[in-house]
Order: sequence, then C-alpha cells, then structure tokens
Amino acid sequence: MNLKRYIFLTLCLLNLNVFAQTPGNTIKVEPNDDLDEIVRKSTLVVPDDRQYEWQQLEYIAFLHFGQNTFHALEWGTGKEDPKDFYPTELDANQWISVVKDAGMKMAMLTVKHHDGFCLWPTRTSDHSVKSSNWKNGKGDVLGELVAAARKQDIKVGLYLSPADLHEIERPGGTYGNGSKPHKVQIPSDPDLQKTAKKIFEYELDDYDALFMNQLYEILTQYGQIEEVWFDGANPKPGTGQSYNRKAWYDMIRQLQPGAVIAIKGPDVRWCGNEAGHTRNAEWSVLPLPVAPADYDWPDKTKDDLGSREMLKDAKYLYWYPAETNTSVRHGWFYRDDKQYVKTVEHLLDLWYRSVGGNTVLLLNLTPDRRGLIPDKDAARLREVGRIIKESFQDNLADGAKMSASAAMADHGAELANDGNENTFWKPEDGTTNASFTIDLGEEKEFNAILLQEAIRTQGQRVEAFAIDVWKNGSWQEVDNSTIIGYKSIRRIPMVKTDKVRVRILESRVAPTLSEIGIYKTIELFENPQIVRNREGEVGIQCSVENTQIHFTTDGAEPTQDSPVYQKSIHLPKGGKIKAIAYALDGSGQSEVVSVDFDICSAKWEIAKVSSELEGNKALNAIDADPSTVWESAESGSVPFIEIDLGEELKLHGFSYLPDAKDESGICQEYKLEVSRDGKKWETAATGTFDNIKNNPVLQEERFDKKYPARMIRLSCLKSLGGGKRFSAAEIGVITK
Ligand code: FUL
Repeated sequence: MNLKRYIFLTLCLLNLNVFAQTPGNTIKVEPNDDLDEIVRKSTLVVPDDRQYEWQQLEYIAFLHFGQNTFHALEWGTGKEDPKDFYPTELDANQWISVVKDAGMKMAMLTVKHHDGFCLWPTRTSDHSVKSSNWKNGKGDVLGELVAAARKQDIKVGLYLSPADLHEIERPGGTYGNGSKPHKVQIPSDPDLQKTAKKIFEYELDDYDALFMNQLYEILTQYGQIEEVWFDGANPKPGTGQSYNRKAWYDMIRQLQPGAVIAIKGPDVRWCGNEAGHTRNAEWSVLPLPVAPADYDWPDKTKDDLGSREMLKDAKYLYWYPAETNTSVRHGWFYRDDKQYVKTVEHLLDLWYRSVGGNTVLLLNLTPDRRGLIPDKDAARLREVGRIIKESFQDNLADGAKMSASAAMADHGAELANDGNENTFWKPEDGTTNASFTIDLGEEKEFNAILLQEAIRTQGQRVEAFAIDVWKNGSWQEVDNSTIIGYKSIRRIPMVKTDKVRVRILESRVAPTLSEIGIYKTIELFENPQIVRNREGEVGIQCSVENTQIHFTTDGAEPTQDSPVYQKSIHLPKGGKIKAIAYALDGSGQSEVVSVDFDICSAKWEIAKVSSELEGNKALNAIDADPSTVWESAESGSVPFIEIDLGEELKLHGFSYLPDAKDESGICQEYKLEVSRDGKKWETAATGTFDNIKNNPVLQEERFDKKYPARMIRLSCLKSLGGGKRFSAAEIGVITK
C-alpha cells in the first residue's frame, strides 16, 4: 500500500470528515458529530429530482369535489347514495382554464374523499361514478380532468383518502374488519393482470388490498402523475385498521417514479395547518429521529422545525419541504353561495407568504353542484393570477452590476443574476456573513426583492439576512428576515434608489444566492374592514388616508353612488353590509367586501355555565369579540353553556367559533338544546363539527326545522382533548 492510500484510509476510518460526503436528500448524523458538524452536514442535504421539480411548480391547485359537494358537507358518512352525485354541467376544461389563468401549474383532485365515493369508474367497488346517473354511469371525473389538464399543459396530482367510511359502513366492508395480512397480487383483477407491465406482490389485509388496487388503477390509467397526497385525517378512528404504507410507497415509486408522495409520505410535508398560516422560518432540512425508511411521517405543527436548536438531536438530516394547503372558501367543499370566499387581497397575501416563504402553495378550489368552479371564485383567482404575472414580468435587476464582499473564483456575484437557477454566488466555506450589492445603474422604483438559494446542489443555508437601500448617501435597512431557501419574496414600502444591498447575517458554512430579482409589483388598495359590536353597531374602517367608503345594506354592489359611510350603522337584527373604499383623488379603489350578520347579542345573558375560568369568563363567548374566549375548567361532567337570548326567536341553527389557540378545549361532538322558558328543554341538534381539528374556523349548523326559543344550551359531548373541557371564542344563533 502506498503512503497516500494509507493516509486516506486511516482518515476515513477515523471519520475525520476530511473527505466530504456526497450531497443527497438524507444525511446520517454520527453519534460523535458535534453541532458544528451537524450544521455542516445539513448543507449537504438537497432535494432529490422529484422534490426539486415539485418545488419549481410553486403554485398548484387542489380540487375538492365529490359526494360532499352534493350534501353541503365537509365530511360525508360513507352511506351516501351514488345517485346523489349528479353534476349538471361538469366541465373540467373550465376548472383547468381557471387553474391556468391563476398561474397554477398542477391540479390535484380528490378522487376519493373520506366518504369512499370514487370519482373514476373503479373495478374495486360499486361506490363510484359508475353507480350514479351522471352520464348514465359512464362518466369519469378523473379522466375528464386529466384530458383537460394535458391540453393546457397542467400537471396532475391525486388525492386518495386512506380513510374510507364506505368500507367501514357497508355490510361486509373491509375497513378495520380484522383481516390478517396475506400475500396479495396487485392488480388483483384478472383482466388488469393480463395487461399489467408488472404484477406486484405485498402482504396486505383486505382493506389495504382494496386500497392498493385503487392506487394501481389511478397510477396506471391516467398517464403521468406528479403528486400523490395521503391525508392523515380519519373521521372514524379506532377501527383498528392499519396500513402497509411501505407497500404503497414502493408501488408508487415503481409506477410513477416522478411523483412526490405528500403528507403521510416521504417527499412533501404538510405545513401543519389548514388556515394558510406560514412560518417565519420554513426550513426544508429537518431532523429525523430514525432513518427515513423507518419513519412514519407524523404531522409537524411546531413553529420551529429546522433551526440549529432543532438539529442538535438529529439522527438523520432530511430534505422535507413544506406545502401550504388551504381553501379559497371557508371549508374544503362547495356548500352554498353564503360560504365565505377569500378576497383577492387575502389570496395575494397568502401567495406572497407561502410561495415567497419557501413553500409550495396548494390552494383548494371547490367545483359546485353544477360541476363548475363558481364564478366569484374564478374571477378572484384569475385576478390574483393577473397581478402575479404582471408584477413579476419585469426584473429590474436584469443587467444590473452585482458585487459581493467575498466570492469563490467560479461562483462570482454575477451568477446570481444570469437567469439560471443552477449557477450561483458563493463565498469560501467559513464565510457565514457577507454582503451582496446590486447596482442598478440608475434610480428605479420598486417594492419587492426576490431571493433564491442554490438549493439543488447546495441545500438551504441562510439563517438571517437584511436588505438595505442606498438613500441620501448612506445605506438604510428596509427589511430583515430569516431563511431564504428555494424562494423568498420580501415586500417593502415602495422605494426609489439605484443600489440595493443584501446582507447575509448568519448562514450555515457559507451562503449561496442563485437568483436575485427586484420588482415593482402591483399594490392593492387596502380593503375596508367591517365589524359589528355587541350592541349591533357596524363600523367600517379603512386605514388608507384620503379615502371614502360607500356601502349598501340591500345586497346590491356598492358604487360611488351608494351612501357614504360616515357613522356606525345600527344593525341589531342583522343584515348584509357590502362596502368599498375609493381614493379621493380617483387613484384607486378596494374590492367589495361583504359581511352577512345575524341578530346581535345585545340582549343576551349567560344563564348558566358548567364552569368558567377566571380571566376567560363565559360572557366572552357572546361579546362579539373573537379575540376573547370562554374556557371551562376540566371536570367530570359534560361542560355546557346556557344563553338567555332575552326574547323568543325563531332559530334556524347556531354557530360556534372555536378558540383556535386552545386545541384541547375545541368541541368536536355537540348537543344543542332549546327552551322557551328555561324549564322544558328540547334537543334541536346533535352532531360533530367535521374536520374542526385541522380547520378550526367558524362552524354553522342548521337545524332540520325551526325552533321557537328564548334559551339555548350548547353542550360539548367530546372535545378534541378528549377530556371534559370546553372553550369558545363566540357562540351565535342563526335566525335567517
Ligand atoms: C383534511 C381532510 O379531512 C379535509 O376534508 C381536506 O381533505 C383536507 C385537505 O385534509 O385532513
């Protein structure tokens, strides 16, 4: 053995890390690695090709459609009649044209939601479009979506719910039937076996076998699939059903090697909420306690997932990027025209925070009972798409002179502005802070800076940075933030300058920048806010100066001819307020915002309550202020709140706004009783607030008939925490 080889082998054996490992999406942490070494290793963690391609999609569409659409439900029961599924004008081309105009790159359909109804003519069950009257049972929603998507160059994703209520409820159903895993061939159908390129064999119980046959069909009959989404939610847990997820993943990898497996899977992580909240620092490199092959991909909901503090106990470092999923409407499925639709302002802000915050935005659209995306939603999505397109078409940094405080010879500053995400600026290893200057050559006006790290080969490194602009002969900081990752878009107040500086304040090993953009983006005119207090006084506020607000109370669209808002509007019995703000100089106007109020709580009193915590009194549940909450103490009996409405009303239903900050006190199973005199009580409704754990938004439940009542009592039969605690931000009644 020559000397060189001897030294090489000795160093390897001593694990002195002199020879760098190859980057990959999993890097093992050795027991003797200190934090510095773990941090160094974290820069070797990079996305694999399918993860990188998925990340580049940036903005994609979810489509929740199925039995729930026809029952105005979030979660069905599994007992729905297939004949209830009957879209009258289904047109997947319309869906895709909205997706396309919105600037989204993929459409992902709920081909089977928790109720088990399949939107393609599966061979595995009769509970599908085949048994509906839609197109005489010859229809295929997935097929239509795929055909439309291919025409317009939109990629396709699949949501197939592992939880399947139909298979729980039907006689002889397979879900949780206690069957033992045995060798099963996939596809199992003899006809499909004849044409199958490969027949798989796995150890599966009855439901898993059915599920994998469904998976096989949708992965083989519809061309290229880009994402497979496995939901962790299950409306009926406790059946004892388990899944052979390793088999699912194995088959997906073989049938659709380019598809990412999301949520309960190894490639894409759920952002941790359904409200569209985004993190301050969204790391794509995460610590894992075991090797990815042995991991079961639990939800990650904490604020900090990838800081140095989080990495220090890692056994493995893993590329696990986040997907922000939320719905354009209140709820995942179309319900009715009263359902809240996010404004353009809201959607655009969401896009900036998610796409510009190192995540992919998976925004849900809700085809209605016609089988079309509702006009209002379509118009808003298209408007957002237009704004994004126009805002980012002209990079003011093009042709600018780039320089940096330090750079490696083959990673000069100019590479951060060559339109190529694969080339990048980088200083020598060990240079963890550095500054990067963009000389625009002349004064330009802008309000957004876009930064990208070279994640594909260099991973995610930047931990803190600041942005300065050159003003009156000196640098002035206009923004600072944490991570960059695939993409960070920072919005700043409009500024005019000829020089911008990005200061990397902290980074792992050495920072990289693969692309920099400077944009003058379209700024929206701020929407007015409509709020009503307990006494029924409606206030409309707009923080923009020199504006005039016009409003209507008759449901008509407000214009400049509508009454001018000057003082609060008295609306104790409820009604619809629509408002719009105009700049006095004619330079702009807001969107029309609208709120539909029911009767106010001015006359209401708390008649009785099971208990209330000091500081979180029961009155907070009827004070018209969602920021204050009622919280009961933990007790052995069913917690409840009894409200005296001060007068007899005809009740159509009730509403419950949970306290999203107190998961364990959120009511999941409720009973609502009514009384005319406080003595004789009648149950008006019992039920569950579907999906309230993941989506703790306002719940509105309508009764089967109208009840005359002066008192209501809401009892929490089961809270999310399992214990006997109940909390509420607001409780209301529906009288219309
Ligand atoms: C949740 C489900 O329970 C909802 O219905 C919806 O499909 C959402 C995307 O995931 O967990």
